[in-house]
Amino acid sequence: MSSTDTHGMTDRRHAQMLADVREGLARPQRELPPKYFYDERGSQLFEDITRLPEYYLTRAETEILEARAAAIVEITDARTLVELGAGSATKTRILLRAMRQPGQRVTYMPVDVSEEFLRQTSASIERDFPSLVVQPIVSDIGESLDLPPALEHPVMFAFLGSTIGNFDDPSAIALLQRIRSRMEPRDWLLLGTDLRKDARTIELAYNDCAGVTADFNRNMLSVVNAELGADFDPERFAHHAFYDEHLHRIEMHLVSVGDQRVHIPAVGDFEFEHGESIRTELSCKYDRSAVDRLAAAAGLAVRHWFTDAESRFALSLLGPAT
Ligand code: SAH
Ligand code: AVI
Repeated sequence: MSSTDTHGMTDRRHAQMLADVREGLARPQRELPPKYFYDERGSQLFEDITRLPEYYLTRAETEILEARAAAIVEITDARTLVELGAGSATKTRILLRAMRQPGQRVTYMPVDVSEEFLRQTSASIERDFPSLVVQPIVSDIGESLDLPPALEHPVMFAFLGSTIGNFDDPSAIALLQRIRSRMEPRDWLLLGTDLRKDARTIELAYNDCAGVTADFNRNMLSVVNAELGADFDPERFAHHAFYDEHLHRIEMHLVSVGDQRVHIPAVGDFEFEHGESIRTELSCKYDRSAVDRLAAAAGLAVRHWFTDAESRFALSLLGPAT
């Protein structure tokens, strides 16, 4: 389906998951990386989250894109749009519509770990934008970008949804550096970041009444069961998400309900005491200076900063700093 060898990716993913699970569950605060939320069901659950009344992030970012897409396209003049963690690419359609110009070839490269969902997204974009060249890439962007060696410039990299916030600062900087290393002077990065605000609004976004975020959180255990043959009982882990106002981040956990033992073939047995948790996600929240600092650490600089009317979310355009 792409220039990437997806069989190789599957082997790599399996080996990586074994290593991540072995290492993450041995830590004093047990931890599993958020990329393991996203099998096909996890990607669909995230889509459901974006439509929840409590989850303001997607609506705020859509508002900015609708207001600014024409300006973004004019500033960047991109021939290639490389989107990291593309998901359903619903918001990306706003950009793609604005990029459409008669007689001009534009390439769209959605990059994602969620292979089957990426396939569906690509097919749907191809259907609706027949003149677009669509080149999906299955890749773990926390490890490498796996882009083709030659890209048609100017390139706009897009990293939307505040997915950068799911990486701690050192990993976020390393990822931005990987993007920077593929940038020429006239290329751009369009970065979506959720902004700091009152704790209640943020906490509600991760504790919806319908329980969709809880299902999304527990889905990680089903993914580990399916891929490693583990015997987690997802129903015996409770969803817990809270905002740390000092560290400006949501932490999402799965908390053991009762004492239990979990067997993970090729990894081992793990005892969970009642109340003991696995941290499954960080979701960092930013302000302008936090984004400036991350950018500077990666050799990038914020050139344009756009927010929604309520300043809940920011979209920034970054260029190479030098
Ligand atoms: N960009 C979309 C989707 C955000 S959900 C939006 O703004 O709504 C996060 C997306 O990033 C999912 O599609 C998930 O599969 C992908 N993702 C998460 N971790 C990833 C990783 N390490 N490498 C590649 N894609 C990743
Ligand atoms: C993809 N990512 C930016 C989402 C977030 O808000 O951190 C994932 C998510 N986790 C719980 N709800 C949504």
